[in-house]
Amino acid sequence: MSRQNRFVRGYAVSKADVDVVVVGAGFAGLYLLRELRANGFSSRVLEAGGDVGGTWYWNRYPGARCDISTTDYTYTWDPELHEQWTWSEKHATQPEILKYAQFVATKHDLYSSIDFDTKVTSAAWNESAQHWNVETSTGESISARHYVMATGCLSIPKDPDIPGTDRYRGPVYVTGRWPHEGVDLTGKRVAVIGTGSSSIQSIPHIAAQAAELVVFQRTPNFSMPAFNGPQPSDRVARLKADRKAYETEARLSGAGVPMELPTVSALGVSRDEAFAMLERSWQKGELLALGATFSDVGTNREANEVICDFMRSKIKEVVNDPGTAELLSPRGHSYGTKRPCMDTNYFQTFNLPHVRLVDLRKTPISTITETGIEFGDESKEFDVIVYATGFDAMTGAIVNVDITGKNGLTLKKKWEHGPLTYLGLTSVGFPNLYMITGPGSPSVLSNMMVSIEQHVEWIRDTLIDLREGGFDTIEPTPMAEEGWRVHCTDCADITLFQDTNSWYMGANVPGKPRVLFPYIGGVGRYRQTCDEVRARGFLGFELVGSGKKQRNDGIVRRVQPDVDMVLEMMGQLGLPPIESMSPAEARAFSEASSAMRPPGPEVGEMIDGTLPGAGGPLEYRLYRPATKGPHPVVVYFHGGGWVFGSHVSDDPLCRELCKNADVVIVSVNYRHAPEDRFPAAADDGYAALQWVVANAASLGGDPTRVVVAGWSAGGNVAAVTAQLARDNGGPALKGQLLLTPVTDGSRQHGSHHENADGYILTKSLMEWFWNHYADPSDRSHPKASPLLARDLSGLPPAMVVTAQFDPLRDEGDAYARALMGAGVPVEHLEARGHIHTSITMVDALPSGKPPRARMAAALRRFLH
Ligand code: NA7
Repeated sequence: MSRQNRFVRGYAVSKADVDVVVVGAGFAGLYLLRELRANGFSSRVLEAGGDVGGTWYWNRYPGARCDISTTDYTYTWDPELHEQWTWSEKHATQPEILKYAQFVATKHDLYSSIDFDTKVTSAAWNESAQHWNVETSTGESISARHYVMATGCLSIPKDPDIPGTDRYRGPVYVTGRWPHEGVDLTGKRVAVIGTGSSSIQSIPHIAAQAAELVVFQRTPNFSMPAFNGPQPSDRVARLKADRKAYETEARLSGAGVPMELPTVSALGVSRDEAFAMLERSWQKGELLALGATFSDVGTNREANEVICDFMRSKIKEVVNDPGTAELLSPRGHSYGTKRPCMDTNYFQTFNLPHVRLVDLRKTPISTITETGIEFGDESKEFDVIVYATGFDAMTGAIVNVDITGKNGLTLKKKWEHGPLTYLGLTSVGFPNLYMITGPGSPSVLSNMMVSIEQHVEWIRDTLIDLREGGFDTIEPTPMAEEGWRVHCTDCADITLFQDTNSWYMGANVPGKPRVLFPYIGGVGRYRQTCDEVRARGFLGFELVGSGKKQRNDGIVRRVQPDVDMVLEMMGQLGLPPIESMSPAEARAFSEASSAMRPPGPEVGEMIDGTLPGAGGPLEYRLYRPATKGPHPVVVYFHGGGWVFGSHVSDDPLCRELCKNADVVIVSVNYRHAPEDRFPAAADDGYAALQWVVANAASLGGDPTRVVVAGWSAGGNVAAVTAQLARDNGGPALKGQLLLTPVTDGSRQHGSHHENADGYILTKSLMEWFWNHYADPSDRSHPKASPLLARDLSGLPPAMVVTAQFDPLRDEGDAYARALMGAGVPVEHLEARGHIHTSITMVDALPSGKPPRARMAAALRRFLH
């Protein structure tokens, strides 16, 4: 069997010219070519440019540099390179990076397999032959079993979209297509349009030559000094000490550069302390350092504002004219939601007498003319116009080539409303098509070198697996692709990205769909996911070979991303299972964990007191909103399996519900097992409700508007209390809010097995709770298992919240259904990707916010 048709196991597929066509000879294409060769795959690399280097071939504008330190922005796959190549600076210039690419290509004899000045004009999947037909600008037609787009994320400059661009008769330069021979701007009147990264790097250089420079700014950007110089000594020392360990840390990190993980909230320290910490990060001159100072700047707007304020104070320090400083100060977006920049004397350049800043928001460009630019009521002549207006990022280069998959579907059409990929690597309907750093992968939110190497290695290993398994094609399943889209959206939803008009969101290109194009879950997590997909037999893929088919349908990430992180952290702590503890130890453990939580929002007032329970006095905590009363009242029962917890143990949740639903909450410390077993908790619940209603006026509450609520075992107490109130002639309730409640101790439900382990509340812990609380013979009593009550009609309207990965899910679902069946109005919220404990983690897990908002809305509906 020839090398070309090694996938063809003597059946109907025809022989392809090569195993793999790769588009692009940047860092991705070069490494892939090397790996394909090393593993016996025939390949061709097609490159539109005249040399290797990709981004670094095209972006030659003055001052172009990489923002990631050369300790990290460098290949790791060839250890000899570390001896043979020495980077001269911390942040390499474009010419030096280009030389590096050329050096590697020469060293590994890669030039001979690359066709330069060759554009792919179309690529179409040939279903009967099971290969790709690739047409090129040189008139060639190549068939390939596999087709890889290694085209880069920022390759297609976007149309500047300004009236009159065609009219201008002088020289026009685009930063992303700067002439190779350079441009002499000495003595020229220059206009630069755009203030993104390219502009911020080039403006000081352009200003140094130009006689006059006018910078047209639509949106100011955050930028910090690069403090260029030698490579960072701490990183160099770590690399020298243990290069492998350093590289592994980079691969498992958030953004592909080893960083210490922040643990401090920007709101948890004083302003002065926060600024002092930011100053230390600033002095490092590393792109990722500022954002990694605090734990919550990516998810909490208020925390993010601390960095924004710090950055604005820095601008004020260096820009002499206060008006210009203010114009240069970003106000409308959170730090990091537009690409933060690094510069050398960018802001200082605006102190030069021949440099002027024009605010396009106040004085928009009406048109470019034959000789200059008209803006506001001015018309100004320029010798040169520079467009630094950015790129059609992430998808531009991919859909720019006419790619047609199965049934004539083009990728452009498929992605009309946003890119759909599985892992950012593959797409349904396009067998054997791969994208390197495609949309839905960490790509531009990471150190590209780390992401490129990971993708190349995944593709290489996949091709080897296919060959060894005798498979010709690989294609993701619709379920896997949709699951990945949902996961990417879940990740994006907990960040601040979606509120900013950035190229990350496609907002810079008119008509482009508005989604977060890169994957924000981090390179480490992403790598683990890709590895897991392969390890689980290509989960989410269909593989087809001669006479055989392997379809392993499924979704690789189903838990909410922040919940997943908590589970991973808990796993790393290796804590003993609670059910191995005594009740006293479990209580101490629960209290210690509670002490580490964020406290929840401020409320008007919190008062502790006691009320008469069924067997003696019970402690309670009252939460009162800051608004004017009397307020409706929620009698709340905490979680803790009837064994631990107290009237203060669900403090953050109670505070948030108090504030957001504008209600008084009375949280009750009902008696606990094993000291006080069934039905003590239930009887206390009902006694507490009676007392609260009788004393509502003195508590500042309205006795005619009362709801019971509870979480977990507290949800059980709340549900039982509602039944007791119905059966004993009052008090009348306006509603019941049951969060992941225990409703049936008489038998096992499917979710007890499905989610038995791995999601904090386990099947065996639940059994431990029940054993402490109630004898098996008591568990069928409706006061223990409200689901088993003979009649559920006449109960107050309910909101039942169940979590997808909770052992208790199915009993909560069953209770919601049973209530509905009995004619009770029910809102049933099935919290996707959540676990038993995640929804209550106020200010710790952003993904819990939407379900809690629904809970507060339900209380308002019941009570206001
Ligand atoms: P960017 O970051 O997309 O910056 C483009 C800039 O051009 C940005 O300030 C835009 O303002 C501005 N722009 C775009 N279109 C217009 C029009 N029509 N009128 C006025 N101003 C406009 O591209 P860069 O090349 O600087 O950087 C790209 C990436 O390369 C960079 O982030 C690194 O990853 C490397 P806007 O913000 O849209 O208001």
